[in-house]
Amino acid sequence: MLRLAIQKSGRLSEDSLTLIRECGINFISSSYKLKTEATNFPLEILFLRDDDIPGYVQDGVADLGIVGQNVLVEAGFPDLEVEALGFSKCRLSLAVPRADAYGSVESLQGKNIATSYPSILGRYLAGHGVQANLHTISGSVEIAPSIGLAEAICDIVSSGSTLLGNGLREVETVFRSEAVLIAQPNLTAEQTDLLDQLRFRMQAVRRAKR
Ligand code: PRT
Ligand code: ZN
Repeated sequence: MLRLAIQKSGRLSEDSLTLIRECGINFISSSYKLKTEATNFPLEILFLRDDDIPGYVQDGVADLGIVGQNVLVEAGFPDLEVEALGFSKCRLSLAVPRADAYGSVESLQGKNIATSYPSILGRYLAGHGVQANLHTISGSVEIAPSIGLAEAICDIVSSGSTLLGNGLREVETVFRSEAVLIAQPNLTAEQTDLLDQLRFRMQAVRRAKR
């Protein structure tokens, strides 16, 4: 038996459920249940907040998970990744108010930057020799400059319309992300065999879409 954790409700949920179904795995899901069992594959599905998925898989509470690389790497468990899934593509970018002058990442030296990704951003800035004051906030990061909390932000971007709508300009790509399948490090031989079957099916689903 394998336990797979997926996002309960959010941007990853629908594509995660679709992928499992396209792998030929049948299950009944209802929005009230936090757990369901597949009827034709030894798989149990748990519905969780995406932020909790890397830790649960690292601890073996779940054997597998589907999560964005941004959340996985920020949580500090990049090695759990076993398969890139090709959906929920986005980027983690630095942005500044449209009217502000911006030369290079070095111009952020000593500035206040609001983000939900202090670990990934901190590493990126350190790599460029930049020291900044990171303010960790968990949501609505884009309003930070307009309320005087920060001179710059670092947040997830896909179309760019949220930045535009908040008078911000994307200036650096810090990290590129997509949804990935992750696995706990201590699977039994039997579970590893099931994981291989699952990955084989996922790869076939992706090939068929190309
Ligand atoms: O409740 P829970 O904690 O499970 O969900 P969540 O609110 O933390 O996450 P959710 O559902 O918003 O996103 C889940 C994952 O989807 C993220 O971790 C990313 O890997 C991926 N993803 C892909 C995105 C986006 N695209 C995205 N556009 N996550 C967030 N956004 C947000 C972004 O934060 C910004 O506010 O959308 C806005 C920007 O979008 P654009 O199109 O205007 O640029
Ligand atoms: Zn989340």
